[in-house]
Formats: sequence, C-alpha cells, structure tokens
Amino acid sequence: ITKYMSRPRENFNSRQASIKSEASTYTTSIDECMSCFHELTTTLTINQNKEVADATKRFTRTLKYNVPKGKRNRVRATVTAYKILESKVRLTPENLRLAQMLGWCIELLNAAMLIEDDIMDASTTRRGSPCWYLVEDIGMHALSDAVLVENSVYNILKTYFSRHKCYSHVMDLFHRTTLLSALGQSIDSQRATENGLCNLDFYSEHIYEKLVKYKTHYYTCEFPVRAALYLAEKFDHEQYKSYFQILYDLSYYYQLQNDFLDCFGSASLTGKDGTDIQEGKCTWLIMTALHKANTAQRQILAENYGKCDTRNVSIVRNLFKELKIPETYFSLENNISNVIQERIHNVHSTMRLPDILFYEMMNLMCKNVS
Ligand code: DMA
Ligand code: MG
Ligand code: MG
Ligand code: MG
Repeated sequence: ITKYMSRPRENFNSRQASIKSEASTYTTSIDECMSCFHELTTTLTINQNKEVADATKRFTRTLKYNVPKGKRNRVRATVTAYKILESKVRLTPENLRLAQMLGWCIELLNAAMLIEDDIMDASTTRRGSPCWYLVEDIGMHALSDAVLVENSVYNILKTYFSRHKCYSHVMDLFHRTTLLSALGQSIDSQRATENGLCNLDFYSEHIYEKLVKYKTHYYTCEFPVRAALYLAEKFDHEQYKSYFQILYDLSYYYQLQNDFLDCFGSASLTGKDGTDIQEGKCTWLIMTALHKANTAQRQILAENYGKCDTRNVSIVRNLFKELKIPETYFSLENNISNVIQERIHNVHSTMRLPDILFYEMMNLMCKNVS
C-alpha cells in the first residue's frame, strides 16, 4: 500500500496542462466505436447455419445484453493506444477499423468473463441491469452463453486478421490472457473460514498483489496496449519491460478503486451491488483495515467478514469507516497521477513509448468507473 501513499508533490501542473490538450486528439469515444460493434455482431450471426437458427437468435441477444454497455474502456483503450503508437502514414480509416475490431474482441472476452464472474461472486446487478444469469429465462445456461461469447473472439480474429502480420501474436495474446485471468479468478475464489470464523491471516499484501496481477492487470491494462503494439507491429517485450511495470501500477490502482466502490460506491453510479464483504474477498479494504485494526477490531472482523447477513456486512462496513479507509483511499486517489508521472519520468530505456499513452490509460482506466 505504502508505495502509493503520500509522496512529496512535485510541480507537474504545467506538464499536466500540455498533456491534457494533447490528449483530446487521441481520446476515443464510445460513439466512435459503435458501428464497428454492429458489424461484428452481423459477422458473427449472419451466415450461421440455419440448423442452429434458434441458438443464433439467443447468441445475438446475449451479445446485445452483455457487450455494448458500461464505459467500454477496453475497446476505447485499444483504439487510443493504437492512435498513439501507429505511425502517421499507417493511421488509415481501414487500420483504425481494425483497431476497433481488436478492441471489441477484448470487450467480448471481458463480457464472457463477467457473465461467469457474476455467478461466482453471487452478484445481482451489472451495468445497471440484472446479471445475465438472473435474467428470467437464462439461469445457469449463462455458462454456455459465456463459452460462446469467448470463442466467437477467434471467429472475428480469423475473419479480420488472418492475413495481417499480427495474427499469430494476437491469437496467442488472447489465449494467454484468458488463461492468466482464469488463474486470477481461481486465486480470487479462495476462502478463509475456519469454524465459522474468518481466518484473517489470509488477507495479505502478497495475495493481493498476486490477485491484481492475474485477475486484473493482464486483461485490463496490459491487454489493450499489447494488442495495439502488435497491430502497429511495434512490440518489443524486453525494451518495454519497465513500461509494463507502470501498467501494473495502473492495474493496482484500478483494482483498489474497484474494491472501494464495491463497498462504498453507489449502485446508481457503478451499476452493480457489491458482494465482496459477504464473499470474504481479499480486497484492498480488508487488507488495509487489518493494517490499522487493534486486537478488538480484528476480532470484530474475524466474526463478521465473509458472512452474507446484512447485519454482519454493515458491522464490517462501519468498522471500515471507523478505521478511516475512505480517507486513505481518497488520499491515494489524489496521489496516483503524481506517482505515475514519477514512474514515467524514471523509465530508462533506449526505446521509449510516448508518455501520453500512460496518461490516456490512466484517464480511461482509473477515472472511469465500471
Ligand atoms: C473480475 O473481478 C475479474 C475478472 C477476471 C472478470 P471482480 O469480481 O472484482 O469484478 P467486479 O467487481 O466488476 O465484479
Ligand atoms: Mg465480481
Ligand atoms: Mg470476481
Ligand atoms: Mg470487484
């Protein structure tokens, strides 16, 4: 936690101002990407075998319900990263369209993982609507929908990218990211209850960092940037190693924000009701609370964390407030952009990536909830 805590504030204001004005040329709006989503849906459903017409109809419904909602920050990040990384002459409408397709493939994978995630987390709402598995006629069949959505990615990649130089790298990226995120979800599912009491030793910084890396980093911050680098044919892992560390820092912040909002965010803003306390999740809040708690407060957490009853949940939430967890969170929020600027400033690499890439990522991923 301390690595994101108060640091002496340097005066970055003038630099920040120039970054902001530059940013507008790269920023990608949701509207800009929507026609591509409609094309993707058509590609996936139009020429389907008549034999599976009903299943195709349902697939179209699944896509509409689960994909084009929320901030869509992964498709926007992919396109923005591509605009920043690609050389001017190659930044053609056709190539921008490819970047959008690639971004939507990331959104497809995200949608599939969230359908499953909501079942595993016993969530009730997502992006302001009931979770897919809670829609009347869907239920656990949501699982086969998720498998369909996930695998349709490879159909799109084949249709649009099979003649492109990036094809094998991108295929590999999707397979690898799916695997790493599934490992993250597996770590996230670990429970720590013994004889009705929560085993608080489980909630360590070590586990939390592992969680951020596997369940968040690979598919949230690294994925769009890597995809854009492959599309622009500029990928070089060794040279860009320290930049990926910065993306990990962004992911850390992204997840701690996600954790904070799960407990303290209003459902009208986040579009979902939190379940982390009930589910006994290893979140930034419980980890930070345990750093601050005295013996009596620790006992209260052991007795109430990880239980479904609303009474237990509000005891935990109130204790978080008593321990000033929201205040700690807001001070981190104030510092994150300074920390990132400092990190970018300190990168020593012969091949540099444009600083603006990281500010755009920060704006999209860290200041955009959902
Ligand atoms: C979701 O993490 C992670 C993956 C890999 C889908 P989460 O359960 O914290 O997300 P949310 O808070 O949006 O349910
Ligand atoms: Mg969840
Ligand atoms: Mg989850
Ligand atoms: Mg969460």
